[in-house]
Amino acid sequence: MIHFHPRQFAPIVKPKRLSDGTVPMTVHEFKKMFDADRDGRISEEELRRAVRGMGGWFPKMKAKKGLKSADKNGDGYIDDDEIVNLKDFALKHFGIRIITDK
Ligand SMILES: [Ca+2]
Ligand SMILES: [Ca+2]
Repeated sequence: MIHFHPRQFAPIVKPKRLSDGTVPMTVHEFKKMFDADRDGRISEEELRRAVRGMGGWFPKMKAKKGLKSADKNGDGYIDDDEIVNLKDFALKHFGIRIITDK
């Protein structure tokens, strides 16, 4: 079970859980929550911090794997177009259901 740490995330996003325990989030909200330095893209470091913040195990390994699977153009960052590739990752590790239909 994944637990959000309200102190860490509350100012940005108030998670609303669905009946299956997942938290629906748009790509925009997802980015707002994970893009700590606000450069508009998610780095491996930011992903790692997110995994750790969620209380996940092996954050370094998971972040590396997640980034590799999502970073289609290989620049080492996950940008707007690539966040959708984190859909499975977000659901599995964060319990976040990324809503992609705009
Ligand atoms: Ca960033
Ligand atoms: Ca990229």
